[in-house]
Amino acid sequence: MSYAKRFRRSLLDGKLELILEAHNGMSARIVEEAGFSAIWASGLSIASALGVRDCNEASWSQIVEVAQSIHDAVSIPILFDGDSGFGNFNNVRHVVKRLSHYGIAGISLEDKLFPKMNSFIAGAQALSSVDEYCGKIKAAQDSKCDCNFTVIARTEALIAGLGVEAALKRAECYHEAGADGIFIHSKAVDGLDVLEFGRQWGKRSPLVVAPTTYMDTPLALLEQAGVSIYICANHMMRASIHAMRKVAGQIRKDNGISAIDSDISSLEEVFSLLDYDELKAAERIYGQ
Ligand code: SPV
Ligand code: MG
Repeated sequence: MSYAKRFRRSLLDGKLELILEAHNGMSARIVEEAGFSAIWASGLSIASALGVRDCNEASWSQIVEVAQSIHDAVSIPILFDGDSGFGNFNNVRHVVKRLSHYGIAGISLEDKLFPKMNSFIAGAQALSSVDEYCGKIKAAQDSKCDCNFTVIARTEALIAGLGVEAALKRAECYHEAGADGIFIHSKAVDGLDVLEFGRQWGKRSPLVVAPTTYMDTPLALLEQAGVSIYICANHMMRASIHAMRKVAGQIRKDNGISAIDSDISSLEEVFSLLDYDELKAAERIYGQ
């Protein structure tokens, strides 16, 4: 079964599924190893790993290239964070064509302007017009190479402070334009706006959330509200900053590496994660 089909099934099965962010091939392997059934190729995390900000400082082809490395490293579906589409409908067509051709399972497109700014940065978050955004959703659906490739419409109406009613109006238009699911994003700490949105949405199509700020909301409540995909959006990237800062500081302080050695992954772990044994086995079949 293709990755796109697997992801579509899990989106539509009515059960809540946690998916975790990865931002390169190595983090993707760790996500897969932990037993997750799919990966969120996070714009924020990929940009951070590239050393740039999450406001389209990296080009779309740079981000797609990283998503391709993630795809090559694992055997689980990838939902690609397509920001606001990297331009207009025509940029969306190029990105979707390339992603779906490569075997990425789906894209999330948000209704912000280009260049976008990360949703958690304070300040005005201007939204695109409904008509322009619906054109992007239609363009995405019309240019995919795999009929199971999923197009998720993400509304930032709550992030922009427009309220649940405005979010519902936008979501209805995006649903009619052909979105396979609605990503309702929020930065509330109690998640009540998302739960209210879900109650009124009434399971018209599956919901996707990234509860970064409302992580204490019980999964069962989100599932009852129609949430199918629960994105843990940035935790592998944040974990790596935390761990790398600690190691860099310790080595600098000690002026040496002996104290830190037992606190970090051994080289054996690195070789095992990247499956060096498989290469040995292949050499036995194909020669050196
Ligand atoms: C991302 O992971 O890049 C997202 C989710 O878009 S968030 O940063 O929470 O907006
Ligand atoms: Mg993003």
